[in-house]
Amino acid sequence: MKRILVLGAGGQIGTELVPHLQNLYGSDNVIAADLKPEVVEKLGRTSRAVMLNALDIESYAKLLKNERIDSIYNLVALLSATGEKNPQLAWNLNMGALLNSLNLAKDFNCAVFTPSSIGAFGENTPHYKTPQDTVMRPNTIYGVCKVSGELLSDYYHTRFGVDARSVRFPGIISNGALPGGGTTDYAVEVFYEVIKHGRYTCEVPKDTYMDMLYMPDALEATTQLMEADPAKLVHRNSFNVTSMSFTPEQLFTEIKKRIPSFTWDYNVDPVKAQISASWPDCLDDSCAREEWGWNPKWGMDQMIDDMLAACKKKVENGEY
Ligand code: AKB
Repeated sequence: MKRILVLGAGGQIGTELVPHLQNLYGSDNVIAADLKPEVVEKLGRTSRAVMLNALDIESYAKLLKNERIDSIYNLVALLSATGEKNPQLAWNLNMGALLNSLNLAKDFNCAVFTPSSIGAFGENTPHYKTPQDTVMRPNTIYGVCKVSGELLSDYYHTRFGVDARSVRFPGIISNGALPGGGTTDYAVEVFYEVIKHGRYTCEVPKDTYMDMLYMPDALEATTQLMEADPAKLVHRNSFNVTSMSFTPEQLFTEIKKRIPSFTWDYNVDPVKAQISASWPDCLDDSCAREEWGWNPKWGMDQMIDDMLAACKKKVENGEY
């Protein structure tokens, strides 16, 4: 039986991963942990929720022991754009949460999922059909943490037998909680702005391609990988996954086909411009397909239709 802890459960991924895990493994077997009391209070309405600072290893260990946790989903992270504002904090938080998770996973015999990112790649990486195994010299502190995290997770697997697995998430598009502090956030923000104001100002250059994934596929990738037969995994940390790649201009043009009054312009943020230019245009995710059957369902057109409908409902209900 799975006993699951989701760390950083109040963020963009956690908000939707918790119910996904509850559906698969039962509500009583999933504990949602977050640092902020108001987030824990909100999580507590629909799940078993606790306040936990992942850097406080004693409280973390106590929780694993008392709840007999065997699977950790570590979603604690400061994202790429925010990370550049405070690299020291990004390193301490991202690596501290991971190191504690891996050490405790070793002691309590837990499996660990920690997302990596397209941010693990850098400007020297081949940008078109970026291979699974290639040059990884990122230009951001977020990326440095992600590459270090991949190496550390593989090390804990080979050295201590920790069942650590992960995927390199591209931008995740969703209509649960908003993302915060990422370079790909524009691809979520635009939907709310279209509905609310009919216009959007984008901080990412118009012609920059980046990979994206719709949340249902991101959730599926996470649990599918964690359920995969270990004997079939040649790689572990971390797998390229993607389902679409587009530029801001392409996304906005597609939205305009559905909402003809939509207008947009650009006020490019130099940090986001530099980060997005250093990331892949599109990933090759064939290893994930071969090793554990990754097969995303959502393309760009269906995603746009679904996002517009969901965001419209949220705006009408006064949720945004
Ligand atoms: C970010 O933009 O920082 C994240 C990511 C791609 O990891 N969404």
